[in-house]
Amino acid sequence: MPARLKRLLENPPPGPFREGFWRSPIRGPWLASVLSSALLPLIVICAVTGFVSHAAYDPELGSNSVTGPSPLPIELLPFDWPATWPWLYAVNQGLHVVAGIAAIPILLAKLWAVIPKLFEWPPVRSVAHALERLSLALLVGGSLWVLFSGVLNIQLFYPWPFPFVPAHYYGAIVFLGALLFHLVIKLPVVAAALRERGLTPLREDAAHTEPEPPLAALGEIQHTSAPAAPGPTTVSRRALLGTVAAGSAGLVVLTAGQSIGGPLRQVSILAPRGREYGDGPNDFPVNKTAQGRGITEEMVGSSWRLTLVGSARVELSREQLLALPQRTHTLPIACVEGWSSTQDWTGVPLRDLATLAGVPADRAVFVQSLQEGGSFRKVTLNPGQVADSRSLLALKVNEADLSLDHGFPARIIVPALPGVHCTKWVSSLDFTKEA
Ligand SMILES: Nc1nc2c(c(=O)[nH]1)N[C@H]1C(S)=C(S)[C@@H](COP(=O)(O)O)O[C@H]1N2
Ligand SMILES: [Mo]
Repeated sequence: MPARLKRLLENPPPGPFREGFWRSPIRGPWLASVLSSALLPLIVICAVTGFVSHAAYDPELGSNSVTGPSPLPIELLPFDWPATWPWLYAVNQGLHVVAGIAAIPILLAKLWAVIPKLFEWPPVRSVAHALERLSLALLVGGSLWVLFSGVLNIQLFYPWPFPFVPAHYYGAIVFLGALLFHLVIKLPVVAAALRERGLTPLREDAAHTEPEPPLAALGEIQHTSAPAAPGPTTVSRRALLGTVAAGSAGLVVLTAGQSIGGPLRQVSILAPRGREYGDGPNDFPVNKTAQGRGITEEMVGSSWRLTLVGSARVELSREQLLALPQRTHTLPIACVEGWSSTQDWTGVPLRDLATLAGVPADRAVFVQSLQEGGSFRKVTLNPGQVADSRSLLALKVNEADLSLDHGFPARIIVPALPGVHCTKWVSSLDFTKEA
């Protein structure tokens, strides 16, 4: 090895690469292990609900897939998304978003606890070390990406030119792969830290907070984030953990109302669509407005027709639809962003429209909107969804005509259907497209 390179590797550059730079005495395997143990269940909730949400889109049907062919070797939920429990998607997305938000302070604390490792010197010691660091880059980058892209998306401020769903989805898959690898490597450290120290550090105030000694179980091999030259204690481990827990709980209180409802709705100030919108029949959250989607009064005026395609082709005006037997059901719109809103919808059951088009009621249907461009202008519903008697082409909400923003003249409402598939401003239902 050339002498200059050798000197460089032996002498870290000044600043964070020097051993004495990171001095907090509370850094070490115990703190990192406790934060990881708090993070893991939240990540599991986000991962499971994320894949369930992916399945709820029924990506194998028609043009429903927004992520392209599955990168996973197996179909995660190899059956159609059921319409059985109307609240299912609302609960799934509520959990996904609330768990993700609760994880943010814990993840930041965890990154703080292990940040000295980012500045390890020399940067690469061996092939194995290089692979471990690469996996850490994917782990840290992946976790930050899924959380921040998710938050920006639900805050309606998604500034990138590429679509959110595939970017969030593939980011999550990279992150979970790196996490699996990391868990296998780190499980012995977490087990040793929790076994050797238990919850003792939670009983220590700042005056009794000492730097962590090395873990006995790991002997010589440990590379810890504990400082080589600890500075004086300024905060106890339990105060740090308490602050993180309070931050997490506070964020949950300020956002969860959009999913849970009740009095919490009034304080969900971090949820752009979570709060009450007054109490008129159409005063509930609007996702995309008619104006934003290029829908004008003329398009939905007296010339509007619904086209049914089956063994026959049928055109119906809104008056003709209103003259058919009407059904009312109380069903939520549950957006992928975590908010949901339950209303009384009135309209014609989709299975009656199938019958009118001359096809059996357990057929898939391809729904199109008047909306010309952009996403969410079409959906394929599975046969079980069409057959469910509560699945409606809704014409009214809370006994009033749908407002233009809520999809006048007609929109889709189906139990447990992801909000993005509750197509507004419907123009045609095609029961002949093989899904
Ligand atoms: N044609 C059309 N339908 C649409 C959308 C859209 O952008 N265009 N947005 C969807 C999304 S993402 C949701 S969550 C629901 C919200 O319905 P709302 O605006 O009536 O609350 O409408 C869905 N239907
Ligand atoms: Mo949505």
